[in-house]
Amino acid sequence: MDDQTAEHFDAVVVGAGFSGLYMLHRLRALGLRTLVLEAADDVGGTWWWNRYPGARCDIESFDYSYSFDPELEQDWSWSERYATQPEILAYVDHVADRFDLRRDISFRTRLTTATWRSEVDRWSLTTDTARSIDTRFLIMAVGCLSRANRPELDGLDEFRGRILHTGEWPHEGVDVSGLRVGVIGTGSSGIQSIPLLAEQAASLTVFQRTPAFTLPAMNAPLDTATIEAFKARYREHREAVKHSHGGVLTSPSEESVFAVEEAERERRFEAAWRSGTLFGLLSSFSDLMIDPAANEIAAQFVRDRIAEIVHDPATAEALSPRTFPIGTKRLCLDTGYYATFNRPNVSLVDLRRDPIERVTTTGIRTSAREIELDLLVFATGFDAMTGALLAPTITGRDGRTLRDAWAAGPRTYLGIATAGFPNLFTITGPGSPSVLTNMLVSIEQHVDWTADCIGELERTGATRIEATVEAQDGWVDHVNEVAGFTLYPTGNSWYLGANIEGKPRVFMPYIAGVEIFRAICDEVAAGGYRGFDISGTAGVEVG
Ligand code: NA7
Repeated sequence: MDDQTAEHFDAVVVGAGFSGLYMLHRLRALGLRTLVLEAADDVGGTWWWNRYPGARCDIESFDYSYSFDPELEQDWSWSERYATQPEILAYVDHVADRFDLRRDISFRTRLTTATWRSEVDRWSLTTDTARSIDTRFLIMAVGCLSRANRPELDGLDEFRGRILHTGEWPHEGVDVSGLRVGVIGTGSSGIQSIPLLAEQAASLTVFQRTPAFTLPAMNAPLDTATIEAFKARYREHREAVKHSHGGVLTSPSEESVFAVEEAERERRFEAAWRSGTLFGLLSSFSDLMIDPAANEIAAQFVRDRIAEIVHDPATAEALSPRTFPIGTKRLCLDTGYYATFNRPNVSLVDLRRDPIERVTTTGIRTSAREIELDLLVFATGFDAMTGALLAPTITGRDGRTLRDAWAAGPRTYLGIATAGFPNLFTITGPGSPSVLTNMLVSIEQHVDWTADCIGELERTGATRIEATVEAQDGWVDHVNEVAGFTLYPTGNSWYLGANIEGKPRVFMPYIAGVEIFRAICDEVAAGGYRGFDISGTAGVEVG
């Protein structure tokens, strides 16, 4: 690489979603010359892309927001308990304006390669816009669910109707009125969009491979009194959340489900069902995510609700998950999902009984029937947690690529660093709590830790930090060991990479939770960055 032609930065951040924006804010405050690369036209990350009807957060708005600036949280008011995608995007927009972030973001620019140069302790980057960039630090803030998974179905190219993915929904919106719509996939995106598509479409056919467990969101507008009362104790709340398990406040029971009478179980599950939260049901008893028999009791409670809501018993049964413990695949929150299947214009195809044979010019042929469609929606999720990190070719020390280093599954130290890849930070990377928690809390924790670390390196004149193989091996073993105490690895989930054909099966998130993880990360830093090799001196000449 000819360094003379490259643009020089202290830090490059990839991604302008919640993590990239906060990272930029922190690095700027350290006085680092920072550039953000963003593939989209504007800020927002996942909330810029996922514009399908019904897209909404399933963490409460008060919690799904930045905590780093007390004035920001006082100035902004959410309108609903669970914010819609447009409102979250408006919030991100407000943050970008408020902190004047856009001036350091290069939009419509994708990182294509990153190559470590040991001789100068710097990364050389190239982009799809032919930019050549040289930087000391590379921070991947690419999100955990940002690389769309589009299954390859026979005949897809021949389909004459329109094909969309929920994660790449057109910005101008899509009028589905009068259309025959098919949706493949029943994870959160399918479950949120199906009720709204059903209201407009002439007909809606849902192609379901695995039914998901979903709980009612009980969403509602927030009134001024609620907002004011919350804001009055926002600081205390944020502090408590920082030291919570999941990045939201819950009151997990310490009692086994077998320690109480059936009526008491029902009462607690019913209260959790009505609470409209993602974490309530599985916190109702201490053993639901540990003991398969305990878990089955909670699972059956939800199946009983499905049977109550859905009129046709065969459809209710097809919608009832029976192949994995509840909670081991991502729980969903919905508004009217199960009741949608009572509509005359909605039908369910259970792909386990009636698989897709091929896409035709006019629709989908399954083993049993031909379904004519005008619009085919893929709600088929993402190459989660590693997909976007492995999309560019990142070549570390000794010429080894990250794809090679992670060929048998991702290996990191604290989810943030990978041996062989100095000065590379992966925000909410595999091996950190990330997707099992409120992402905003985990993002702020990882960004703060990274910024403090870089600040310390700058202060001491060090030019290079790299996780040791020993520390990484120890961390990977620990993450697996903790997961092994729970039922989580037994579900065929995207947490494990099981939704992508050929992807190595490794349980990727760290289950122990935000509080424990924060304490470990803080101890590592306080111990002089234990498990990292730090070297170099200030003033290394570049080029
Ligand atoms: P998810 O949760 O990964 O859901 C994807 C759905 O698509 C799920 O039901 C999959 O079934 C289904 N799928 C995937 N590939 C296929 C093929 N080839 N054929 C049929 N069905 C398929 O993604 P979402 O976008 O809904 O949600 C992602 C996260 O965003 C969510 O968890 C929240 O954190 C927010 P499977 O279960 O794999 O059998």
